[in-house]
Amino acid sequence: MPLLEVNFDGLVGPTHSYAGLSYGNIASTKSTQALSSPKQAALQGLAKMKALLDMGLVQGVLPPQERPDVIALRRFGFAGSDEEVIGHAAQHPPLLALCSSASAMWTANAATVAPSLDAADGRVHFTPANLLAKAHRAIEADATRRALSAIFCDTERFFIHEPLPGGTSFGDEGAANHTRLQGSDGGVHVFAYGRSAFDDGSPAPQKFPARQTLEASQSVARLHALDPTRVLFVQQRPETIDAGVFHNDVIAVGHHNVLLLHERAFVDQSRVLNALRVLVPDLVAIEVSEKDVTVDEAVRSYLFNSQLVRVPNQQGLTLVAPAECQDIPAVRDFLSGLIGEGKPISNMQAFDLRQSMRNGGGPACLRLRVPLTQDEISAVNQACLLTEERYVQLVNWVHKHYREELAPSDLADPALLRESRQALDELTQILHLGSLYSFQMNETA
Ligand code: SUG
Repeated sequence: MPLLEVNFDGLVGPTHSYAGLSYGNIASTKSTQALSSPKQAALQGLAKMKALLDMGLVQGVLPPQERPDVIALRRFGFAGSDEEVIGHAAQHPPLLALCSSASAMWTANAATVAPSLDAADGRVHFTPANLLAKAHRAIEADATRRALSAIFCDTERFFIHEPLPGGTSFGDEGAANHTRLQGSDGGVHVFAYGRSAFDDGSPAPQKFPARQTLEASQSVARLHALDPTRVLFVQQRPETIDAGVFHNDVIAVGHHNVLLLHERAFVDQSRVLNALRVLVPDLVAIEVSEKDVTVDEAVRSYLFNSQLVRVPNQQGLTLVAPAECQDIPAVRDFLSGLIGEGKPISNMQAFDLRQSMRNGGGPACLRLRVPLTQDEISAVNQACLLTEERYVQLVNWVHKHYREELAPSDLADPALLRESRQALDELTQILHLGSLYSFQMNETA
């Protein structure tokens, strides 16, 4: 059964803000305390989803998480009614900000996925990322598991694992550090990691944290019942992490047999590419040199955070790029040579995702790739697949509930909590998700 890659994009939540929560992610640090526009952010994300739908691709939607996360705030010791919890937490802005982040929008970090074709038990496997490297992201994992279970609810076809345990030393960042390529005999899985969970003496970044651990990647490969001979574990270059490449999808993107990457992506890169060529004999590796595009330009433009998609009836792949790629001359020049008829990448579309980009999230961060057979697509919660009609519904929903502007101090506004809950409550009806959120289940910690 042929596989179709379905992109599940994260809908941006109503509390989208710039809190400077991600040390090592240069855009996040630079944007600290800036005014955000949750409405523009959500509309920009939806416009990208709609464009991919219009290209003829199957496009899915993942819901935002409940923020502010009152249950997490209670765990931090704030008590009283939900409004009082927000009021007390407002005296501790960093805690309130971390429990209010809309970071679940970057669904490339929601989970790692293996298609049924590659798993020994013939099911599609999902392991929600534990995201232990960052406190504001670690609180996503359980709710992610719940959302995935509500969308991929057919347990005969889909297996949603628990997020990995192991404390902060066992970080797993999900699909942002994983690429599936198509080899001659099925999928080949490339897991990129920044460091070992155990101090094994291998080189590590000096400045910024390495979020993904080798042992977490190895655990995911085991859980997904992958053939060990078709899996590669490759180390991200520590200097490149120190230059702001906090996830591997900031420096490499692959689809089918095409891999677009910077020459400084991996440790011992020529060995990595040789190993890949054995598993993917028709591999097209497009290695971008530092001379053409520096790592710094790659981080500023998010060139490698583009999506590579196969549009029906088109010969080459299409690059779904951030608009910033056109603003940086070296990147623009590189792209004009890269793309063209008869080349592996024949088309490009650029998107204004600036609201997300200012927090370090480009086109590829906003989507979780789920390769599915036609039969599996039919088993997905159909209301979470975008149609023309659902797109209009979601745009109207954003206009109705989202603020045009949000200052960091607005996170303390109890009205924001009420507005967000009202929005999410309505969203569960649009996406047929049932009672997904704890406020809908009257849960308190
Ligand atoms: O984890 N930014 C996210 C960006 C995630 C990008 N995802 C991928 N590369 N796949 C992060 O660093 C910033 C939030 C803030 O600072 O308010 C943030 O979480």
